[in-house]
Order: sequence, then C-alpha cells, then structure tokens
Amino acid sequence: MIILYNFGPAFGLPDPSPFVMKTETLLKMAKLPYRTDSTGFAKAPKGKIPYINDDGTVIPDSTFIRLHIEKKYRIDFDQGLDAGQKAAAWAFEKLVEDQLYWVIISERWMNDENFRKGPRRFFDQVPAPIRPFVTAMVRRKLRATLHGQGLGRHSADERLVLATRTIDAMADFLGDKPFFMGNEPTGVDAAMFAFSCSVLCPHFESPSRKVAERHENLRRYVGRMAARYYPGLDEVAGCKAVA
Ligand SMILES: N[C@@H](CCC(=O)N[C@@H](CS)C(=O)NCC(=O)O)C(=O)O
Repeated sequence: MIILYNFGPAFGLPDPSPFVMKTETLLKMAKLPYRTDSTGFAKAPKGKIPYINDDGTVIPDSTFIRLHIEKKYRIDFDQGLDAGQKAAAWAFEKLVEDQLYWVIISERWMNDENFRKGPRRFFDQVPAPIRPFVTAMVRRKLRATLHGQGLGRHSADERLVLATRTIDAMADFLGDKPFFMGNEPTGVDAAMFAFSCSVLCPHFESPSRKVAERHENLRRYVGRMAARYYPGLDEVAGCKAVA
C-alpha cells in the first residue's frame, strides 16, 4: 500500500501543507488505497513533505508523485482536456505553488499572532530549553528564503496586490463551473482545492483570506471538493461541504 508522508491535520485543515492536501486529493481521485504517516519529515529525501513510499519506491514532491501515479497506475488526471486546457491547468497550478504559496507562508510565519497560534505548534516536541532557539532559527531561515524567492522584498501592501491578482484570477477562471476545468474534476482541482483551503483557512487572520472570502464561487467550490473527497468532514476552511 502507498504510504503518504504528511504533517497530519492542523488548523482545521486536513493538513497544514497545501502540497500534502494536493497529493492526498490526487490519491483519492485515483481511488488508490493509501495510509498516512506523520513521522517522516526527518527522512524526507528532499527535506520537504510530502513524499510517498509506493511498495518500496520513494518519491518526493507532489508533482513527481502525480507523474508516478499517472505512469504506474495508468491514470490520466487530465482526461478530457485539450492541449490549451492542459496548458492553462499547468500554469494555474504553478501560479499557486510558486507564488500564492509564499504569500501563505509569509502570512502564517511572519505575522507574530498567526505564528503564535499556528506554526509555533510545530515545535512543541522540541525540548523546552532549546525550543526558543530552534524556533527562532527556523523562522529566520524562512525569512531568508522569502527574501531569496523575492516576495519577502515587497511590502505587505505590495504582496497583497499580487495575491489579489492571483485569487481573483482563480475565482474568475472557475466562474460558475462546478470544477476548475469544467463539469468533472481533473488533476488541477487537487491543487486549486488545496491552495484555496489554505488561503481561506479561518484559523489565521490575513488580508489574502479576506480577498478570497469575497469570492462566493471559490468558497462553494471548496465545499464541493470537500464533499467529494473528504466525505467525513462537514466543512473545510469555513466552507460547508456540499456536493
Ligand atoms: N515542490 C514541493 C514543495 C513541498 C513543500 O514546500 N513542502 C513544505 C511544507 S508545505 C516543506 O516540507 N517545507 C519544509 C522545509 O522547507 O524545510 C512539492 O510539490 O511537494
């Protein structure tokens, strides 16, 4: 059976990592049996979660996991899409992964209040005497990563300008379609669901959450995806699970 290495449910989300939620949704879409393991971070081949162990084959990175599932299990997550739709799906997926993700990280980790009630919890298992140092060191490292990525060089207002363009684009492209590319879910929905949940997560106060909340279609979409892929949950990210 496939083992999905995750962080485990937190902040009212199936997982604090959008990349884990994306991967888990892909596994559910593919109807593959899997179990989760929240103890694998130290052994992550690329130092990041998620990764999977599929019968002895270890694959890190949500996109490479998707490609592995498609190849090994002959699943086409883009079934029914033409070349233009596939291109748009890929571009939207990478927009949320390579831009919106860093907005979410910045809002959760660099805002003191959000950090206190959110990511700080990740350090609860660190021995108390060294916890403040480890916590400060990881936060400092992440601040440097944000600077290197570029988003950390912008002011909060400038970051919001960029996040608003992205969230508006997501909602406008979705429009009144049930799923991102049409009447049926395709691979990109795993990412769009995961990142929509992450930005809408009511556990955190954030300007981008307020932008996302203005889009009723995005909220209904999250509820629709939750009803289909997380049938045990009544709501996700403040969105009622309704098919
Ligand atoms: N490109 C990767 C990104 C995964 C990723 O950024 N994971 C984060 C959590 S959301 C992580 O494990 N970060 C730990 C670190 O960078 O030390 C994917 O698609 O899976």
